[in-house]
Amino acid sequence: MKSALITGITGQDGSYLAEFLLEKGYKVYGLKRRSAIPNLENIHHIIDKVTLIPGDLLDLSSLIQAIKLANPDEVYNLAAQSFVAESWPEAIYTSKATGLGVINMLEAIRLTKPDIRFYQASSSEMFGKVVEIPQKETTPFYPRSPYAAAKVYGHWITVNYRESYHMFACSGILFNHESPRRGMEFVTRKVTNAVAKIKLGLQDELKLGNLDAKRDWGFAGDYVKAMWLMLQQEKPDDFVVATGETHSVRELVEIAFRYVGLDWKNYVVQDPALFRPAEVDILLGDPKKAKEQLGWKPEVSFEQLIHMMVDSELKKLKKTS
Ligand code: NDP
Ligand code: GDR
Repeated sequence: MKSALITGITGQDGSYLAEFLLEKGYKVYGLKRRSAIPNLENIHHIIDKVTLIPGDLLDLSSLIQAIKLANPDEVYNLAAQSFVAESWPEAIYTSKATGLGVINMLEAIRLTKPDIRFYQASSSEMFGKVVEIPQKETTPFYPRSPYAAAKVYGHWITVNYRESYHMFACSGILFNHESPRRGMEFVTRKVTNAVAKIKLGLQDELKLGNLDAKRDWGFAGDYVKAMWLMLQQEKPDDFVVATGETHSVRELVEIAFRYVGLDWKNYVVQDPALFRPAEVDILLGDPKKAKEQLGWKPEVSFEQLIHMMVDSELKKLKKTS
């Protein structure tokens, strides 16, 4: 039986990846930092099937301990301060958790079990300001936030450990991926939650920032499969994972409101406080390499994704009301 250690198991991707690996017959361990109030909502349904190990990416000794306890074949490093907007007010913390956290995990592996296969959650945010469209593995990075700058460090240190120590270390450059388990502050969840509340008469307006920003949005459940596929290859490598389509925040809003029979223009208010100090205007990924080498492709369309998220919000709200 193969075993895997997932950092960030309580987050969106960690929960889908844990489900996916359990279905594949893996023994699944999750690194879990302490929280004052329980935050196991995303893994509640599989809590008896996974083993949680206490630890924090900023605490190297806890990572070494976790590797020793789990003795995993694969490590998926998904933990990070992942909310881009928060990375300005918490720039130094973000640099540590999202950037230095990666080298902590790589060092823990190198010092204890260097033949572990390692996955690093790199991000399309690293492309930042438009240099080339669509963005692919060879497109130069131009980070536009402390988060993105930290991810660039995490990406290159992963490449460097592969080249320096011949570790099986891969980076997945994933474009935005969403689901009903997305954190509430991210725009897809914020919009679909508000649409459901407005439909049910529980909210009357939705404050948003930049409606012109464009993103290549896919479904998180599809993207965790690509992570696993990367670690099953003969050689470690880096891959862009994306749908190859881009949509504006305005389109997202239109689709979500239209789905429940409402006109977004009657509810959406633009709030200058929600604009970012430096924006990433457009992300559009080219998933050709992942398609050809991994045999991966996205299964859920943008519209299906938004509908799935609105349906989920409506269901949850109706249950609690
Ligand atoms: P989430 O924000 O949903 O989850 C982040 C996870 O990291 C949570 O489990 C959180 O724990 C944990 N975490 C944060 N800081 C630490 C720390 N110092 N030590 C241990 N655990 C910590 O992110 P997603 O699931 O959306 O994303 C997974 C990864 O992929 C992240 O690295 C993200 O930056 C990256 N990524 C995400 C994309 C997306 O569109 N979703 C696209 C590209 C990259 P807690 O519950 O305690 O807060
Ligand atoms: P992003 O996701 O920054 O792309 O990072 P987010 O959903 O936060 O923003 C997407 C775009 O929407 C615009 N926007 C708003 N965003 C939020 N959160 N709230 C608003 O009210 C709002 N109004 C407009 C933003 O300006 C932005 O252009 C996500 C995270 O998961 C990262 O961890 C990951 O690396 C990248 O995706 C790829």
